[in-house]
Amino acid sequence: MSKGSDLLVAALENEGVERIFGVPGEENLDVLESLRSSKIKFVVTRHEQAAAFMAATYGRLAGKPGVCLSTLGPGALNFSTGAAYALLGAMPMILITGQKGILSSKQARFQIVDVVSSMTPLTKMARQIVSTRTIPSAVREAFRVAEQERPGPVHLELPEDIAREEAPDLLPVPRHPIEIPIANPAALDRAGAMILEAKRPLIMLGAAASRPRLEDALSNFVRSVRIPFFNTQMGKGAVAGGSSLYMGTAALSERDYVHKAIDWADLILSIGHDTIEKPPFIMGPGGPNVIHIGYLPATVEEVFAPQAEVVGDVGLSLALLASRLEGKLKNASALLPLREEILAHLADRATESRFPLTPQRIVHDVRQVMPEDGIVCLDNGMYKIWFARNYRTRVANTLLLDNALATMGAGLPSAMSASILYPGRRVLAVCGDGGFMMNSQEMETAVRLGLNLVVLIVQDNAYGMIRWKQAVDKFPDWGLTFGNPDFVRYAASYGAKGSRVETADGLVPALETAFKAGGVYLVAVPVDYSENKRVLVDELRNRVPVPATA
Ligand SMILES: Cc1ncc(C[n+]2csc(CCOP(=O)(O)OP(=O)(O)O)c2C)c(N)n1
Ligand SMILES: [Mg+2]
Repeated sequence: MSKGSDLLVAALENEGVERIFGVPGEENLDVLESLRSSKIKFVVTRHEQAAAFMAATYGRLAGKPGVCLSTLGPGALNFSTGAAYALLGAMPMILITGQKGILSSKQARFQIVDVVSSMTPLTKMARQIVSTRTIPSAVREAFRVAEQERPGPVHLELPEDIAREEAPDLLPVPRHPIEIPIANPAALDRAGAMILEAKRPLIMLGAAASRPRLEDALSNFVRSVRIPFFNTQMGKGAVAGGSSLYMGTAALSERDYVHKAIDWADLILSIGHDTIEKPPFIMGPGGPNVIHIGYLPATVEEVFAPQAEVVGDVGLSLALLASRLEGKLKNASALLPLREEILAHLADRATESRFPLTPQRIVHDVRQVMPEDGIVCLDNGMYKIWFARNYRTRVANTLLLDNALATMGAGLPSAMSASILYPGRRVLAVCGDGGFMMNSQEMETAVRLGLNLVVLIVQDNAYGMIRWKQAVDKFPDWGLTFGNPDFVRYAASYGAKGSRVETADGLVPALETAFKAGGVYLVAVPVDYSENKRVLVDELRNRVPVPATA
């Protein structure tokens, strides 16, 4: 005879779950016991938020839901930011939380919070399991909803008495492949005609272009039509082998160098743009027309309202569009002459020997030590804009950043997930001294798991991005600086290794040493953030008004 938690774990195994990240409470002890004898590994973390970030990133990279587990009330509430991260970032994830018994109430209202209600606006679906009979179908439905475009988080609450209750031997609901519907030929014809008529076409790759399943189709399309492309922050790295057509990344919303091409374009073929991202450009009268190619229809915003749409499986849409365009495109490369000028600006100060290092130099040096398939996972801070603008990627999903919830604290946990999934690749977390300290306790988890991982801390002893914005808005410098631990000794106290960059030329060797050493290695690098104002405000002023804060 099995019990509710056995049915849950059998259903998770049926979904192919390999790992669950989390912090259990007494309400999950039956689930934990059922996991003990299952094929699923349980990764205990030091904070539920980190577990949720890890599960979300697992989903983002693997293309199938990551799973995390917490107790009721306090633990479940610690999942909130992770749920929002996955919801805004379209990352498939299942959050399982415990609850006091629902059939009787032995502890009155102790620790009881309406978790399902708190999760409802943060997930695609949130539900309480009220009977063992419904466990197999609830789990199958949760995975279906989490995986289906647009992917995202689903919450299941399993009360402890349902988990413990004797249950009939129900089989899990089998999975079957579900194909995404194909775009209507009329939409493809219309889009094809618009592209053929365009004088200065440009491709934009958005967040959904980074879905793991799309890499080949997207690369084939760009290589076949040879229209130059730029990407949004979260669309970075989606095209392999098309680097001669790369025009830049829209890290700001307007008037950066890449916006010269955007402003000149008369048609933008927007592939997988998700308006959850900070706008890569602002649509308005006189600007380029936009064709939206997506899994789902475009959302209409004040700053984004496409003139045509191709809705359906994006990979197939691109193949079908390419067959309508092949050999007929006369103006494909019209904007290509702008490329050199745009990219040249990005190389500015990339090798300067100033100490502390310029952000450009940090991006440049990181690129030197990362192989093409190396994965850089960013936390959220000022350096994110520099990495988005200046870091070149050639392999899909090799620069993971969050331009959706843009939360601090996800850099280290997301890098840990990348390292678990790709143990053979170099994985680097890049964090500010603010964001790193929001989840630095997971250094212990990383060391315990024996991960190979380097953490680069960009140190300015401040919440630099907000300090920058404060200066840009002409407020006095106030309230945004702090002290830091000695990061080298901090790393050592976890049983990790650490070093501090002391010279302008010290970053590359420090990172090389760290990667060669293996294990968890922390490298602290002091940054000179005066470049934020000099480049992103003063230099671009002629081209840009002040960009919005992430
Ligand atoms: C959880 C969370 N809190 C606050 C913010 C607002 N915020 C955005 S960037 C930033 C400063 C980041 O500081 P740090 O990590 O040191 O990076 P830096 O900008 O200094 O390089 C803050 C407070 C946020 N995005 N997420
Ligand atoms: Mg900082």
